[in-house]
Amino acid sequence: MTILRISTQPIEGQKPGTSGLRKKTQVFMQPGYLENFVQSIWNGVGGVAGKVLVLGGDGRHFNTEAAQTILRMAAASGAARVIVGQGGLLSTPAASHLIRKRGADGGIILSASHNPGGIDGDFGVKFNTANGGPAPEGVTARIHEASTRLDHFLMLDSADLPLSEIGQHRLGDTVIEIVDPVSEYATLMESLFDFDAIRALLGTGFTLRFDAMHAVTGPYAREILENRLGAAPGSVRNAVPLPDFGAGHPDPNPVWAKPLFDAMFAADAPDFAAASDGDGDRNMILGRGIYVTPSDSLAVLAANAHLVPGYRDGLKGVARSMPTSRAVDRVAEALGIAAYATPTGWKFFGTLLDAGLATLCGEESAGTGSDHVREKDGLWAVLLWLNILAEWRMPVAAMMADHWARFGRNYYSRHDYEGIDSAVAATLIDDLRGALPAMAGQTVAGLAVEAARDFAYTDPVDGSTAHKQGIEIDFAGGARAVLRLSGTGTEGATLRVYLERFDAQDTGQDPQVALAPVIAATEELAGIAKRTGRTAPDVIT
Ligand code: VG1
Ligand code: CO
Repeated sequence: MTILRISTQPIEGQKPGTSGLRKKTQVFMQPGYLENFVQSIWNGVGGVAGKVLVLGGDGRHFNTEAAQTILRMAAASGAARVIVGQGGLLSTPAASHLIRKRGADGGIILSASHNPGGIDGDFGVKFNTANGGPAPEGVTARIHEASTRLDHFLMLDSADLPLSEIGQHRLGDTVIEIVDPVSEYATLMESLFDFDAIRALLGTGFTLRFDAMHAVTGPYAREILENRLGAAPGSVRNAVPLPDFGAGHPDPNPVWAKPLFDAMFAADAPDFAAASDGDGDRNMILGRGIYVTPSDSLAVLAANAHLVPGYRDGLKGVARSMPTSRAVDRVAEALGIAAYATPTGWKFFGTLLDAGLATLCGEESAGTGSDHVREKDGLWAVLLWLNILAEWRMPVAAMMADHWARFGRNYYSRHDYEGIDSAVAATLIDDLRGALPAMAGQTVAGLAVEAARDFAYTDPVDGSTAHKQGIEIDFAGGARAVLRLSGTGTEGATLRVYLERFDAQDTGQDPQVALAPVIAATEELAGIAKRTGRTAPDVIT
């Protein structure tokens, strides 16, 4: 087979954001666009000759075509082996696991995660390193740099491979190994959790519902929850991955998973429900009549993980992204373990997990995970919850009440303003940054500002630094607001406003009511309504 050397030119804007390169699907489908970025990955990581790679995606529109192109490019550049999920599918945590299990040098995940898919939606490409985790900033910077100097890419002149056929195939000198996307991952889950205990819980009439949102977790959830654990057939909803996610938005939050949310507040609600996102790394947890915020979920999991086989020896430490509520910090304090606060994005947890400083990590955006892989893991979080519930044998709402009675309650919410003018959003953040020096000591809307900063981070393991990671404002009494711009969107800017308030005792308030003073103070400081013309957020989680 011939290796084609195809001339090209750098394409502007191939700069990975919070999690890989995300663009409109039609942008990725432009001739040469994907090819340029993939060749930039190869060049940025020092080539793939003789290397072993993992490849899979969340099944969105263009997944299969992109997988075929990447295989031809891996073969053209001399990769020894590429391990591919059958049909080109792999959830993000399953890809992370495969990279680690098979000792691969890295992997490519085709996903724009929680962003909508389809021809008019978004597509994305993410590179993970040999530890199974998202490429750290140093690597993504080299990839971007390579994209600015590209003058050709290499492509094998070959026919498509039958991605549905499990087994070994060859593309030039490269072995293409097509594997079942679910089995290794399911085995890993069995090694971490007490499946007998969960089966026994389900045997007591405990009911659950899992909404896969027509995305990649469907086959994983069916196999694990229904086949291996014996949940009633049909417990997993929307289980078949569709290229456009059924025209939905595969983001497991109260807005985009509203049918599930509503079902949990109905008279005939199941005991427990969960949903995952496009690529299977996020989770939303609900009990009958209660939504567990991701920040609270992280705290509950940290407080109870020792009840579960995989974490019997306790946690080495916990880590949260800075905007995530401080609920988990209180648990860490009680456990006498370290709590780290990192910038937004899973890539910042990698060094802590690798160095054994943290066992559990989480983000307020519905991401939770542990050192079992190097990505956040939606189904893992669901199984950890189920295993803990199997020990507690009480309703989720009662469990939360117990947790808050012990640790106090961090009322928490995130307000998103989507698709706002990029220049307006940038000015809003810049102006806040400019106002930082004079902010401490002011009283705004009745709340005293204790401290305010532009969050910067120095990695405690490798010393790398990240700056301008969000404006963090501490108010008196443990309240806090964080403002930052999203790094995963593909249109305009998304302003994320994270709001938190601590009460030593749960007062049973609606979080939006409890947070009203923080919301008012943040509005006065940032002028969101005045600047954007928006009077309410598009999404509240
Ligand atoms: C968002 C979340 C962040 C998460 C990232 C990737 O980033 O806030 O916590 O790590 O998405 O998640 P941003 O920059 O838009 O705020 V996923 O499941 O979309 O890979
Ligand atoms: Co995701």
